[in-house]
Amino acid sequence: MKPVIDALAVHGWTADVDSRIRKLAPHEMAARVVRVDRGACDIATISGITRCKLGPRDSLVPGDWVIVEVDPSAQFVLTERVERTTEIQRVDATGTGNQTLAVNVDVMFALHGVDRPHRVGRLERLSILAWEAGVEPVVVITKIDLADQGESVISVDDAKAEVASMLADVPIHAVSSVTGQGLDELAQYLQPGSSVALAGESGCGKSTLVNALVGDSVAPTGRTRIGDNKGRHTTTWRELIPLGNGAVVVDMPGIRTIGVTSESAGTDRAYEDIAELALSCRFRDCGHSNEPGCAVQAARADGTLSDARWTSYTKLNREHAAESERAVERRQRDEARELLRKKRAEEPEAPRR
Ligand SMILES: Nc1nc2c(ncn2[C@@H]2O[C@H](COP(=O)(O)OP(=O)(O)OP(=O)(O)O)[C@@H](O)[C@H]2O)c(=O)[nH]1
Ligand SMILES: [Zn+2]
Repeated sequence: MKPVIDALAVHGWTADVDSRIRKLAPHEMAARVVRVDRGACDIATISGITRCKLGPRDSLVPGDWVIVEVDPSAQFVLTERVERTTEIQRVDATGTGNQTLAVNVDVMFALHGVDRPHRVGRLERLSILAWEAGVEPVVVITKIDLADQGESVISVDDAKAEVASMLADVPIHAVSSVTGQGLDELAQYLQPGSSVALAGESGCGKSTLVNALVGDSVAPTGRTRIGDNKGRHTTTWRELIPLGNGAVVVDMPGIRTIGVTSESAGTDRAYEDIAELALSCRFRDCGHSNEPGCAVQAARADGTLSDARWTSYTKLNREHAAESERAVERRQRDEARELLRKKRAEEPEAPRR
């Protein structure tokens, strides 16, 4: 018999979450955000899913833990957001700062279907965003039943090998949500209390995988999309879905570009081998271009370090540097604005006539 667990436990409540939430007043409740819309969100409380009002400045994403209270009109309102354990962020394409993609997750599944040209660069970048956030990336190659039928663009072994050549120590699993093959390998990440973010291009099979894991149709597949004003398409559905055993999966919004932030810890994690090599360069400040005694260039020459990885590494570092500069500019601009605002507030009002 399955143990009966309450609505909050179904949504990932653990002793650790409990310990991070302050003592609640009698009229307050702990809850988890499962879906966010403009001005309101859906939250899971101990007694089920309910609607909660949001102010214009409240920024929540599915996966957030919150404290809510009931106002005099019997509506739930947000009191505070519980500090996040993890926050996966990217730089959004417009360059206006970081966009939060998923919070309070332990693991990120980066999905890719064998029915599409393999783009390992995307999987690498997703893994870097995860590492940067302290989240464990796991590559999930989907739709492997198509490969058995000769309907894939790449064999499963080749897809695995390609990923492994770029991401040496990321676990790789190959699954079919149609036949169920390989799904049991994912169970280790989906234990009670764990929260897993799902990332991947539109059509990579996220919804179908969720349905297969739940064993029921909870996520709409081939979702309808509404074009935004730039003529692009955005998915309007974005949710946290309980698998029933206390594990949840959180859909990450579909993203076109995976811009890395100013923080480079994720890239350092992906390229520990280069950092290791650099220790053997003759000069401590070696730029690894044409300095004598450069161990990195030596590794490139003897093939230990592939061109693909070196190219990706240098590109990522250029992006981190450029984003650091932009972050400084943004900070200076914000400070200047704040100063101006203060000055205006202090100025005596213009004399009336
Ligand atoms: N043969 C096969 N087809 C699959 C599998 N998983 C998904 N598909 C198909 O791939 C298409 C896209 O799957 P979805 O699950 O809707 O993809 P998604 O990633 O949720 O896409 P968005 O809703 O755009 O985010 C659908 O036609 C699915 O039926 C699989 O394991 N095998
Ligand atoms: Zn060097």
